[in-house]
Amino acid sequence: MSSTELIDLAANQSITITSPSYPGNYQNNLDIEWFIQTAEDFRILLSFHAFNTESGNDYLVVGNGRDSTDSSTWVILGSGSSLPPDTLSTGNAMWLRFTSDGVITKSGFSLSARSVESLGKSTLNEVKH
Ligand SMILES: [Ca+2]
Repeated sequence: MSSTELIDLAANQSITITSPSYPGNYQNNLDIEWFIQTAEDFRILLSFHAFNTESGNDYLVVGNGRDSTDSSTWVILGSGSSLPPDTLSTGNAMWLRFTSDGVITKSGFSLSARSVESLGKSTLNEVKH
């Protein structure tokens, strides 16, 4: 099963993203993409609450921007049971892609995506004051 979800995150809004059927096991043969964007001057902060995929075969990949085929944008390559670190986007867009192979499933993942004011901008404001 493959699907694409477009998420418009309002400034300061927070949402939860999970693998399908979480906290039950996800399905085999998934290819799911989420494209998140938020207001200009805001960034997206991902915080992981749970992570458990079949190590070496089922992956969550996260990257900056809007092009999930550009491997230079990758910031997280998650597989297995280690919780990925909190990750802040470099701009106002971020993508996630979850793929599973044909055998063995796990409980998957749960994370929150929050729109936060750009750190660069608040630093500038602090300097001005
Ligand atoms: Ca698998």
